Amino acid sequence: MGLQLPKRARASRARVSTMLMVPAGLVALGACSAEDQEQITRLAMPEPVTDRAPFVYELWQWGWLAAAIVGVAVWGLMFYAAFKFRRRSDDEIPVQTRYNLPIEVLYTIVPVIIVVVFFFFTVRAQDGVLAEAAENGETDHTIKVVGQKWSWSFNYVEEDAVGGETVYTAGTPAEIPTLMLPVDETVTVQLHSPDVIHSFWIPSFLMKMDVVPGRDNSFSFTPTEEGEYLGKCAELCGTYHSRMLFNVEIVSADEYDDHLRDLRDQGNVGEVLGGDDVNQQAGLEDGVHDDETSELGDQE
Ligand SMILES: [Cu+2]
Repeated sequence: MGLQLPKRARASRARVSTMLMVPAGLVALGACSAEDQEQITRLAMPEPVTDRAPFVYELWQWGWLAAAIVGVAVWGLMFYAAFKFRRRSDDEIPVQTRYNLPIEVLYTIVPVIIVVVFFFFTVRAQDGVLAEAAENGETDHTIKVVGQKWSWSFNYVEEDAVGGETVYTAGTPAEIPTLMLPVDETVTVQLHSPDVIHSFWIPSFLMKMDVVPGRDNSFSFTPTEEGEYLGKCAELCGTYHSRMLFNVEIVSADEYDDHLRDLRDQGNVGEVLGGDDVNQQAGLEDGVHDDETSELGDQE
């Protein structure tokens, strides 16, 4: 009674495709811009521009290192086992091993340890990102951000530069608004939604936070790098979600104050918390009454 053993597969085709993939990959890498290449050295992270971003950036770097070590160990053992215990002739069956208790204990405990270690460092990074900017919880500036279908408004709350008044910028899906931030001063953003869940995301902050109706999330930070950045909604919130873009400018304190005075001179005084559109949706005219909409400043 002969054993039916599968014939060895031919490796030549796989070898040829590997030989083609390596130069193709190198060509693709060579076509990247200088900015892309810089981003590759940061393992695909944008440049961090707040005092909080390094917590996430370091977690990201150490996470890659841990993944690389685990990857090398796993691949190493796989290739070692595949080579050492390979079938050496067509009529031989390699040693069949099962129920090896020490190995089963090992590959249960090691992943648990990995998850616990990742969890510990993730919580530590999260605590750093979400910590108050000052012990009393007060920051130099408070900005009420409104995410609304389908744009953003920014209320600069009770600013000294405009005599303690609140001024705002209101975007529309056609006109992308700009969020101004003063460099090296502490800022708290309070996130407000009158309709559905949005997500406030500035990639260069290396974090995002959901904007949830009925619950005002907030976080504090200090911008550290002057420059122009991009922001967007990171929560699929409806038909024109893709238009929920905004610009971010981190500027000197003087330029920031000038911007606030410009807004006041344009008449953008008061607080815009959005919500008007909610009541204009066809079929919802009588059904939706957000109490906050009645206290709004005029948007025009
Ligand atoms: Cu959105």
